[in-house]
Amino acid sequence: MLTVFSEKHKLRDAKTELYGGQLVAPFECPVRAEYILEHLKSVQLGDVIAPDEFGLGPITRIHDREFLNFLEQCWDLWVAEGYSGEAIPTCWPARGMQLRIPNHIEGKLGYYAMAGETAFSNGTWEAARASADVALSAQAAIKNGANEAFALCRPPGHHAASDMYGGYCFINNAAVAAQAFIDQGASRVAILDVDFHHGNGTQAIFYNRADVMFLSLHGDPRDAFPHFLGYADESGAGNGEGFNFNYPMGPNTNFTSWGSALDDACKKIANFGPDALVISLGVDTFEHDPISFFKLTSDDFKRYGATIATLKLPTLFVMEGGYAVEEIGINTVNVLQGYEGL
Ligand code: OKP
Ligand code: ZN
Repeated sequence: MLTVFSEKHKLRDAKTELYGGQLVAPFECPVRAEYILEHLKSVQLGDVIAPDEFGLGPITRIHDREFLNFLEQCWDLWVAEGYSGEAIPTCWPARGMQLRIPNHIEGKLGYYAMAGETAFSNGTWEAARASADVALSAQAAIKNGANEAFALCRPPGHHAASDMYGGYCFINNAAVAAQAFIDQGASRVAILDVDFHHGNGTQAIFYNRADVMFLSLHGDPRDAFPHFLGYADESGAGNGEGFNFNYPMGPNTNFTSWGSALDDACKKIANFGPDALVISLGVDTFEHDPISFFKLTSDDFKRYGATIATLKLPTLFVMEGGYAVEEIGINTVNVLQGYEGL
């Protein structure tokens, strides 16, 4: 399987994450991508190529211009205030307040953030753009005839909505790639999100659309981030009614129940008959993940890769989360090798 990887992921190297009332070293860190790359090279998964540059065009198909301008300017505006730490929002437009975009960076951060753990740091915008290029390059490989490809994206994307960042995400790489398939002539695309966390951004982006089906297996929002989306009764709206499927699951969910949810999701995808499948691939469902509560084993990743392959669809794997860094390489590659039937 072809992998697309950009060294520019290293530019996303925040020093802080707000966690448990403290500023800690971010869980979403550069070594994640390095370990995945190292492992897929060691098993000779296939060629690894650098991405092409696609510019902002395909990104603006998904994200608001003003939001992208904010991401581009965020660090400079923050530094101009004279702050010494990284940019973390401290106030939000909560219930009953105005949804007007403030001028001041403190206000803009709150307006555009969907969560407060993610610190905006120098280089974040460049890394996020490169991550989208990685997804678009892997998508292009499939458009040009490859049956499958792995976009080793970092930073991840599935929490980012058209005008929101947070949950370690800035640009929704999977959504941008799915839209590229549509813009190149696909009638239908399915996005299957197997990251531990609900893909709130991806869901929101396609919630009113019947051409992109979104299915997500995740920790129940009553117990898990992002807490405010991902319930089972969120089924789509307008034209999109019936094209959104959530499978929230509780603490200690193992492969028996997780695998049943996957089987159900695969049936829905098969009935939908998409031209392409995008997998938001997070391996934070792993039993030893430090911030999640599912109990998948390393072998389970191989098993479910094989299940995804039974759909026999052109499949784009887009990297999302996974924070047990020692095992992130094996778990990720197990999905890809399981898909390849190894
Ligand atoms: C990003 B991705 C845990 C707090 C969780 C943010 C998690 C973002 C996950 N106590 N904070 O979906 O892997
Ligand atoms: Zn996650």
